[in-house]
This record gives sequence, structure tokens and C-alpha cells, in this order.
Amino acid sequence: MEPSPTIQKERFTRGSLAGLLAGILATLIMLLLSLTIGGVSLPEALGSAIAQALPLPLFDYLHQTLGGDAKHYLFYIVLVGQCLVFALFGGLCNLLVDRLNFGQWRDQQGDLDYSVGLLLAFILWLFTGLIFLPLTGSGVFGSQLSTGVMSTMLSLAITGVVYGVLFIFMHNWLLWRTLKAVANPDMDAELLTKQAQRRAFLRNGVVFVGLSALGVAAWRFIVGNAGSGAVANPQIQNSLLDKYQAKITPPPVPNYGELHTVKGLSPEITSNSSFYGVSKNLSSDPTVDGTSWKLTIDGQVEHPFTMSYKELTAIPTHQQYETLMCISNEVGGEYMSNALWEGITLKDLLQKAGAIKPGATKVVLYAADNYSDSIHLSKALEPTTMVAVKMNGETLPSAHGYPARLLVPGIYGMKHVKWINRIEVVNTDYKGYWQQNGWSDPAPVKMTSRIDTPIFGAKLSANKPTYIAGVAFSGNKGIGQVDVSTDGGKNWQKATLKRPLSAITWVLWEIPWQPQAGNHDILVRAIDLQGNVQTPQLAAPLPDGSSGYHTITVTAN
Ligand SMILES: Nc1nc2c(c(=O)[nH]1)N[C@H]1C(S)=C(S)[C@@H](COP(=O)(O)O)O[C@H]1N2
Ligand SMILES: [Mo]
Repeated sequence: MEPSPTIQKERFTRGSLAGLLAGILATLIMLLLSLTIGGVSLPEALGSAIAQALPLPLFDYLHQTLGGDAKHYLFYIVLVGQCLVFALFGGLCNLLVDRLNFGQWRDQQGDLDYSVGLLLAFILWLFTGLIFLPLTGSGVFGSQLSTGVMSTMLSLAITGVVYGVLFIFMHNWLLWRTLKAVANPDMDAELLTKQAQRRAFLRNGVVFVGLSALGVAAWRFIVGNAGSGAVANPQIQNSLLDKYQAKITPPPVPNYGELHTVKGLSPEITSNSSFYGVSKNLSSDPTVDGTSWKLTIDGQVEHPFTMSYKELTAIPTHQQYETLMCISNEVGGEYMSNALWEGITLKDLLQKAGAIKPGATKVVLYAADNYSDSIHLSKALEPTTMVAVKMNGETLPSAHGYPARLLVPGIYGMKHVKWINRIEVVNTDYKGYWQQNGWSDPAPVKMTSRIDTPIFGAKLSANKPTYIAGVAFSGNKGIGQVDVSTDGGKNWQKATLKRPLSAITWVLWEIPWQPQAGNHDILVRAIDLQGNVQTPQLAAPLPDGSSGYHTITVTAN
């Protein structure tokens, strides 16, 4: 006999609620497994697929409004979505169990048998492995993921069983509560307090989870929007474009000198812990085990080979200072840092694989997080292109690519592939992870300059001597001159430059300044060692890097 619509509705609601509670816990277990034993993270898989599939204009819009941390929002949204799907499965299960009633799944009181939970877990496991993951491009049971099929199967099974068992437990408990309330309206005091306690516990749990999620989102919002601002004033912008001269000859002779220790100016070498970090990975980056790690060099080479970490680090190394900047850095943004790197030149490594076959055009770098990117063969053979194993004298930190990452000066951070495990010489025009999304493939760094101090909106004391200071960077073309304007771009003064640590790092600069009372628009622009002048033309990061002059407004009184 069909249960009445009221009973059906009640069952669906109870099933959904039980599914939601069990789903939240199962989701937490999944994330925990993914962080500890390297299990699969479904929000990560789906989030990446969505990020990859977004139309470019939408991606650009999100990127501009939410900043570089947009990916975290996506992750949280998908996370919440996953919990809701668990709720839906719970509701449907509680409805359908009676349609397929073989008698033993629901007892007279209405309690569900634990075998239902296990069956539900099995169905979810099959669905995720055979349908959901392939749809996100991760392959059957994550065969395309670095997680590996075994870990994916195992972590999904654990998550599924946790969900299934908790679902039955929650369902039966919810039912028990209703039955007790109906059967015995004036329950004895002891039971009441016990129930009240459980309810309070549950409510606190839900509130806690909700508040944590909100807190994290708020924090991301604050952090994600820090820094950056190009010229917004159209008047300033028009006059800059009118007067713009793209190249000056002869090129400038750098005005090197001693800088004062100005508070707020970036340290010339960024410590490993403050070095900016960017990756495609929504929740967690890979942790690679150096002892079992292998680096393969193959493709269009005479003698492909594979080496261990020990073998790699036994090769003589070079040191070089290099500044990295992310292609998604906004004008004036924070995604730029400088370190002393140590590693083996890529040319030396490739030579160990024998002659490169004729017709080879590119070198592809593959990483442990399924990221890949390519560089042109000529770029790969430059003396400053290297596989780095150390950063500021320490073993390469996990966040920055342990055991090994590529350094390829002159082009954006994107191409500095972290966690590499394979280097392939190809004769095709390979397109990497971000290039498939429309980002530039050659990706040369656009010259940029940033005012570190004072900061936007600062209140200064009128007529008190101070300094304006910051950094300028051009990839591998050097910085010949930095100009600063304190009157919205009408007049420019040459800043003093600190002699850079290498030809491929940023340059620190400063000028003394004694502000008069009032508002001041401060602008900065750089000129490279060949005389190319930084362009005032505003551009968003997508597709080939941001441009425009960093501009801040300060008040003195
Ligand atoms: N394997 C891998 N390498 C990667 C990325 C990634 O997502 N995966 N992100 C790239 C991007 S976009 C940048 S800007 C740099 C950032 O390097 P950092 O985190 O050491 O500063 O790493 C690059 N290398
Ligand atoms: Mo980047």
C-alpha cells in the first residue's frame, strides 16, 4: 500500500535532515582524508572543472570583483552544495526505501535498518566513481587525478560508509524523538532534559558550523581584497595617455644610491613564509614525498631517463636571485616576491638526456597536482632557466614546489611550475593548464612599479619630511629609472634606486618628500634598461597581465 502524502512528505523531510547532518560530517571526514592520507576531494574536482569551464568574460569579472582568492569562494560554494546533495540523497532514500520494500528495511516502529545505509553508501560510491568524477574530467574513480585510483576508491568508501551509517543513526534518532513526543506528551523530567540537551547540542553544532563558514568567508573577503589600485581618475588617465612616450633614447643611466630604511618598504629579499603563494588548487596543495619522488625526462630526446631526489641534488647547483610575479597580479598588488634560489640549470638536465631530436619546439613541465605548462625550447636553454631545489638557503618549502620547481625568468609566475615530476621535450604547440583557459602562452612579464609607502588614504603631517618608496620590476629587462609624481602626473621626479641583487629581480626605489597641506595623487612609473617606458594603458590581468600606473591618494594636514 502507498503511504499517504503526509507520511511521504514527513519521510522526505526527516530523510533530508538526517542526510544533511550525516552529509556535513561525511564532508568533514572527506576533507580530513584529503589533507592527511591524500584522499580525493570532490569539491576540489568539481570546483576545478567549473573554473575551467567558466566563459572567459565571467571568469574575468569574478576575478576582478573577488580578487585572486575567488577560487576559495568557489570551493566553499561547492562544499555547501555537496552537503545539500547529501541531504537530497537522504530524503530520496527515505522515500524510495518503501517503494522497493522487501520488508526488512524498515521495522514496525519505522526505524531504518543499517543495511539501507550501507546500500546507500555503495550506490553513492558507484555514482561518484563512475559518473560524477568522469563528468568533472577526473576520470573513472579519479584515474586522471594525482590522488590515484586506489586512494580515491578508499577515501570515497570511507566517506560513503560514514555517511550511510550516520544517516541511519540520525534518521532513527529523529524518528524516536517524534514518536516519544507524540506518544507521551508529558514525558518525565529526566527524558525531557536529556532531549533538551541533545537538541541544544545539535543546535550549537549547526550554529558553530555556520559561523565558522561565515568567518572563513569574511576573512577571505578581507584578505582577498587587500592592496592594488591603478589610476581611476579619467582626467589623469587621459593626460597620461596624451603625453605618453613609449621609448626614450638613449636609455637611462640608473641613479643608484643608498636608500634610507623606510618603514613600509618591502624587504629586498622576501622570507619564505611571506613569499606570495598561488596555485590552481582550491583547497590543498600536494605534499610530495621526496624519498619516493622521481623526475622523468623524456620525449624528443636521445636517452630518456628517470632520476631520484638524491641523484638530482647530487648535481652541482647554481644560485640566482629572482623575483616572481603572478600574471593575475593587479597593478599595485601583492603577488610579487623576491628570493635567492638554488638549483640545476634546465640545460644541464636536458643534456643528460642526450641530443634533442630535430623538430623539437617546446618543453613541457608536468606536476604532482595535474598542473602542466610549457616553455619554448630556446627559453628552456637559457642559462637562468633552472630546476630549483632550494629557496633562501632552505630546502624548497612544500608550498613553493618541493621537491623541485621550474624557474624561468622574464615570464610570469604561472610558468614557474611547482612540484614537477616530468619534463617532456615535444614537437607540438602544447598548451598548459591556464592557456587552455585563455591566458597568454608566451606570458612575458609586463613592467610594473608599486608604491609601498605611504599607503592609499594615509594621513600625513603637512610640511614634515617623509619618503615615498616602493619596488619596480620588468622581468628580465632591468630597471633603468623610476619616476614619481605627487601632482597627479603633471610633474615627475627621478627616484633613487637601490642597485638590484641581479638582472632578474625587482629594484627598490625611494624619493624624499615634504607634503604641503591638502590631498595628493601620487603616481609611479618605471623605465627599463633599454629605455622602454611602462605603459599607462589600463589593462586587467586577463589574458596577459595587468598594466597601468599605480596611483594612491594621501592627505596631509
Ligand atoms: N604545479 C603547479 N605549479 C604552479 C601553479 C600551480 O597551480 N600548480 N601555479 C603557478 C602560478 S599561477 C604562480 S603565480 C606560481 C606561484 O608560485 P609561488 O606560490 O611559489 O609564489 O606558481 C605557478 N606554478
Ligand atoms: Mo600566477
